[in-house]
Amino acid sequence: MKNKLEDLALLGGSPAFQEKLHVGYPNIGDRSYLMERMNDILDKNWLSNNGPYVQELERKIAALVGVKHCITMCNGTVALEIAIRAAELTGEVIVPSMTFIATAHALQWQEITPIFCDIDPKTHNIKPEKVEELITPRTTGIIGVHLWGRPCDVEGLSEISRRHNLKLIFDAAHAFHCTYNGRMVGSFGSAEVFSFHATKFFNTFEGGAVVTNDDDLASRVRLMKNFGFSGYDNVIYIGTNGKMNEVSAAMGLTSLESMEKFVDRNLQNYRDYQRGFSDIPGIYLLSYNEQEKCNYQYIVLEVDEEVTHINRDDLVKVLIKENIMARRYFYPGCHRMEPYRSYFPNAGLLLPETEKLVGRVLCLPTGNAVGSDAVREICQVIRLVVVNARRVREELKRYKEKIN
Ligand code: T4K
Repeated sequence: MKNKLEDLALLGGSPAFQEKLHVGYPNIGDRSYLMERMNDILDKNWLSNNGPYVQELERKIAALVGVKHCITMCNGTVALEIAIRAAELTGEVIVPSMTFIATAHALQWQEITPIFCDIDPKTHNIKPEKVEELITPRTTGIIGVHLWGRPCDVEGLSEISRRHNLKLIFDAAHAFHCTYNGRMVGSFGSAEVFSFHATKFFNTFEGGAVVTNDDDLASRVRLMKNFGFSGYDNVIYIGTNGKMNEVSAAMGLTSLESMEKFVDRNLQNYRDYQRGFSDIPGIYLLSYNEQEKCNYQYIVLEVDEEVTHINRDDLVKVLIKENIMARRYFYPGCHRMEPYRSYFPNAGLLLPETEKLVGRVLCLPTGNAVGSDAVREICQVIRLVVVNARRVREELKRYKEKIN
């Protein structure tokens, strides 16, 4: 454990971790079950196109979430694109800017304009009152994002969408196996979309799903993910290729079997981080409501530079030197990335809370590969940096001059 400043890699000490410790390091279940399923796939010669493992995974996810339909996809982004198209969104759709770029791109890809909305700084989620201010005659829908797996204000958004006759979809990429008021995320709005990417706590290598209770929407989504085919030789709709393959589904079934273990590990890590940061001034760990189900996949810190005297970006630089590969999700905000920053150069004026938050937030490693000792070491590095902020800043300045 590092105890003095000279132990920091920046000042010539060795890195806290020999191997890089990543945010998003994949959780892998029992590989013997995965291998059994892989052999079975090869034996059956059925590799994709609604195979038996995909069907089993869809049944299991629908039952877990408590919805009528789960339609798996090749990834979360295509799942979002298809959900948006199946819900017949057009014109303008209101979304938070504090999200992964895929939320905005899934709209723009279909020439629908994402209108960026500000967030509640306490929850980091889209703020319903601000949504209402952005509605125009061209608005057809709202996409709420359950950022970090903490559900957004579903009731507030549902009420606005009802009153203005707008469609409501949720980007639930982070929120598989999470609840809102005791009910599983996945059953709200017209449809919700999960990502099962390698970096998610539950993964299918790449993958995603649209879940919904709407029969018509579900059948459109099913058609669209398979080129619009309705039986052999009969295309009745415009579609694309959004299908999940059998290997991904086998990984999904294997991940499902270990899911509770993944959550337990994440929860333990979250509690260890809570303890580790409880006495570091200016470092705030995002909290989860332990009354709700949650996957605890994101360990999110806010750095208050006025208290710590070191800013988020410099802290990330020090962590990376220690092989702690912290990430600045979702800096700089979708509105400050192309093509949106060219389309709406002044969008930031309406997004003061987002602009503030994207400069303060960082994510730390968690998951199966991270244990209590690693969490203690990470907290200790951050404590050393904050306690010695002035000297660390000078060292960083020298370091930056050297490498430039
Ligand atoms: N909506 C939201 C709110 C989302 O957050 C996302 C995806 C989507 C929609 C779209 O869903 P997908 O189409 O992706 O299913 C990563 C993920 O690629 C992305 O899925 C995720 N959100 C986003 C938050 O994180 P990057 O650009 O940060 O990926 P990358 O390559 O830098 O990897 C992240 C970290 O994970 C690295 O530190 C390394 C580690 N890693 C990654 C992979 C792939 C591993 O250790 N092993 C691995 O196999 O986007």
